[in-house]
Amino acid sequence: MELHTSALCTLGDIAPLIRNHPASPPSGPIVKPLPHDLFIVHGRSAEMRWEAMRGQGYHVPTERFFVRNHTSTPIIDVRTWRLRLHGDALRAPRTFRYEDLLALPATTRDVTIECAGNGRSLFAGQQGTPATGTQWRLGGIGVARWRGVPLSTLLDLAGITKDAVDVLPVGLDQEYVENGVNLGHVRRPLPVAKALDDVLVAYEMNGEPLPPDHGFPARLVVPGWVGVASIKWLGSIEVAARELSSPWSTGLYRLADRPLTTQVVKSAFELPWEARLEAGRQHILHGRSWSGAGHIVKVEVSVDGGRSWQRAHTRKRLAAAWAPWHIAWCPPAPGPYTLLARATDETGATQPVRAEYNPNGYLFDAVVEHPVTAV
Ligand SMILES: Nc1nc2c(c(=O)[nH]1)N[C@H]1C(S)=C(S)[C@@H](COP(=O)(O)O)O[C@H]1N2
Ligand SMILES: [Mo]
Repeated sequence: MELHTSALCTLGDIAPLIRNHPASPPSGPIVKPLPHDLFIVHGRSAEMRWEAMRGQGYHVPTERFFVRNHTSTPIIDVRTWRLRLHGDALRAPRTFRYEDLLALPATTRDVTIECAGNGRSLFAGQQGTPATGTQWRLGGIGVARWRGVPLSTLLDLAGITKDAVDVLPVGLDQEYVENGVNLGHVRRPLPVAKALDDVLVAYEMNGEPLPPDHGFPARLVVPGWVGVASIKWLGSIEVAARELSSPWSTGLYRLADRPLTTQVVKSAFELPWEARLEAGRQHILHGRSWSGAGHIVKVEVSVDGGRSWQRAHTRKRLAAAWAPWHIAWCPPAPGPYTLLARATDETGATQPVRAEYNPNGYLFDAVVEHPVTAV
């Protein structure tokens, strides 16, 4: 942390520090190295450190992308791997090999994947109402350039019928046992309208084949929706003429009355938590904002605990996934400050002062009180 703090003022110095990180010990459920300066590890999952995004480009480099695993990353042999489409709303079952996917017309898209529980620790830390589950800070999110076949192409090839209602993608990772109950393979139904709209069966991430941790050989990428919809290590997809369900739609990833669908509006500073900044000197504060419902149209920052707000600078062209922004700030005197960032998306949705509590701590959308100290 100290290293990052001192590197803050001299942009550019941070990159070599991060690239030359020491070799990490094997990390168990996740294959890729999880160096301490890039990740915060939470059991089988790992979140990205926001301060490490400073100076990075639009996409999160694959080796820095957060990982959320229910069990462990499986190593799948692509020669024997198959994706099987079946169900009563297809004319006939159909199986695709890896080469079949690669041979089909491909689409490339910048898409955000964010865990529905991202920011969950703030229910305790900021609102005093702890929620159960992985205590993510704000790093359970990433934007990558995904390339693959539109799910609609595969559904059309398999002859999806007019009476299709839901599709159920199933992962090939181990069955997930929670509190002694085997919930089976990770799977979650998608309504057919979404499945036919903008969902990808992705085999590439940032221009390379998917790495094991992110779903090799193929995963779903479901734009705007809670991360759990983007099933990794795809093995099969059921297409049914009735509503389908799974524990990931009936119990987990659900609010009282409905399964979670789109993600909410959030913002993060590319600063360490409790960053130390030199007083009496101008700093350019950088951050990013995003929403599952559409483009970000406005970002405001407050450096006085919300008494006054200033527009942050964003790019002129609206970004497809998250919106990078920056704003100048000169801390007038040494002491503690709270930095706030509040974004608004194209639907008019913005970030409230308080996120609505739910026991599993999903969709924390409140303006985050980011503590810094001017020294
Ligand atoms: N098969 C399978 N797919 C999965 C998961 C999983 O554990 N198994 N985790 C889901 C959750 S909860 C999230 S937030 C995203 C995370 O994607 P990432 O690990 O590539 O960042 O994958 C989703 N897809
Ligand atoms: Mo998630």
